[in-house]
Amino acid sequence: MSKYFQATASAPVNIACIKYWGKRDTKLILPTNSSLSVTLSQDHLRSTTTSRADPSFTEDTIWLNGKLDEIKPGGRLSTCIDAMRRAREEVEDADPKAEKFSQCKVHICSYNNFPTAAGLASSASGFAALVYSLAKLYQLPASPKDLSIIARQGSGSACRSLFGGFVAWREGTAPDGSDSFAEQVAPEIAWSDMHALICVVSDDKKGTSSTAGMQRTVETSTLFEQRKAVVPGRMRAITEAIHKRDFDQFAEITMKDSNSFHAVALDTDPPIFYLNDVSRAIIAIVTEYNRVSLDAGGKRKAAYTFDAGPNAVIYAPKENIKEIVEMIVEYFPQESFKDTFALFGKEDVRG
Ligand code: 2P0
Repeated sequence: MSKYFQATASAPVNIACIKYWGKRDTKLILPTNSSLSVTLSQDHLRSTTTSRADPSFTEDTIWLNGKLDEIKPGGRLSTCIDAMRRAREEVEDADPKAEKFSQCKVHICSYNNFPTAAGLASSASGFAALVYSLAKLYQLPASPKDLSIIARQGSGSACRSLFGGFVAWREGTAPDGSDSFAEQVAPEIAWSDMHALICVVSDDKKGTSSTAGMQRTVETSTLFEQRKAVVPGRMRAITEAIHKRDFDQFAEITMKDSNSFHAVALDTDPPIFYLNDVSRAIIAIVTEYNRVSLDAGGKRKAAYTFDAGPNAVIYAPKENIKEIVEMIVEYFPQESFKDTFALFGKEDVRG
């Protein structure tokens, strides 16, 4: 048997508070605005990827959840694999003692422990785990920031899953994308009281893919220019809220930005609907929950956000999670939900 090289890496899903929606360069995947997300830290929503290089392999091959997938020449998978292979070539060229295996074909197996493409950011964790596993396979000296630039070219949101905690993806201005990378704004422990509750309303595959939907928005929505103008201020304000651990401010901005993203989706021609009746009822419940607190002179106690699908993510301080779960269980028959998880923070706080 020939000598082979193998490495495994895992990356979690991230959920954006300031949404990425629109590209200024579709090939390099450069966004029209910066975005900011929270990387989920428990084990429920992760991609785990094993990469192996072996002289006996005859072509690069990938299996996603046990099914053979195509690596199209010039496509996103081959862009990431080629970039990582080139980085290994540089290591081999610079160090005569380095093992020479950059020219071996690779076999890659990737597994998600959650439904793929149901608006639960599977491409984010998937490409982050792919790039990270290849970096380990090729023993590259690359930093997470360097890897984020490569993962971004697989799927934009993937660049944020290379970091834990609170993560910003800087839109950048360079035409080659060299300054469009992710960086950590604060580690999870800086705000360990923050929790995220995922309400899986549906695990069906979504109707309009993010990739197609966002470019239709760029091309047809007049509201989109207004969104681009407000996002930089929101990025600054939410970063300040995270550093100050100001949940009220964090919640206000997160909910506004989710609503703004779904508004530009609706303003797209033809319109894109990601929310369903259950999603809208969750918005009403969280709004009412916050109103009662605000009317009593208190602060917001929870924040909803929705990605390109009907599933809700509710951010809240740990002390409120049990109450929120009880409220949701009271208002909805259990069959409205496939599952609920509390995923950010060290403990399972479902109660
Ligand atoms: C986000 N989403 O910031 C936003 C919010 C969906 C709604 O990033 O074309 O799958 O692969 O770069 O990364 C989904 O977009 O799109 C996304 P591509 P991606 O999380």
